[in-house]
Amino acid sequence: MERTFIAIKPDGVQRKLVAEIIGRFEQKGFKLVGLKLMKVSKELAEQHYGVHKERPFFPGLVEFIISSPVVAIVLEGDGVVAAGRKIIGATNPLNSEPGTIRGDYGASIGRNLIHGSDAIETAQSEIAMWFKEEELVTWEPTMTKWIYE
Ligand code: IDP
Ligand code: MG
Repeated sequence: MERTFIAIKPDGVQRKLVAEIIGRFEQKGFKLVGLKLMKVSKELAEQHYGVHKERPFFPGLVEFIISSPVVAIVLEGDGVVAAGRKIIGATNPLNSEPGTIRGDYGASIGRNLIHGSDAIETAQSEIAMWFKEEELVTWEPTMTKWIYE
């Protein structure tokens, strides 16, 4: 089953949006398989955003991610990577559609509340970066038959 990695960034945690954000994925029907509140190390932040290391915003982004706790999440479900990105919305909240998390709660690109893996392969490497195998929980929600045909 497909999995994605989601992180509620420091602004989302500070703004008390954790329950709201997790709720959107739960209500959609995706299954939580990993969930933890953590202070992110500089090494992890730099690794996670490694593709952006030459960009001018990289140092500020890393400092921001390590500045305050983050909620790390793994979700499972058919098509969860692409659908998760749709629920999150466009990178710049000023361009994100209303109804998306960034569209509803964000007002600037540097404080866009949430991260979501952009492809299945990225998701696999990000999950391995952020979670130990034993932190991921295998379980069967009783609601599954009401969500999948
Ligand atoms: P994504 O989070 O929608 O996948 P990416 O382009 O991968 O967007 O950028 C990663 C993160 O870097 C963004 O979510 C945002 O926090 C930050 N970022 C991207 N572009 C800018 C920028 O131009 N200024 C400040 N921060 C940026
Ligand atoms: Mg990205």
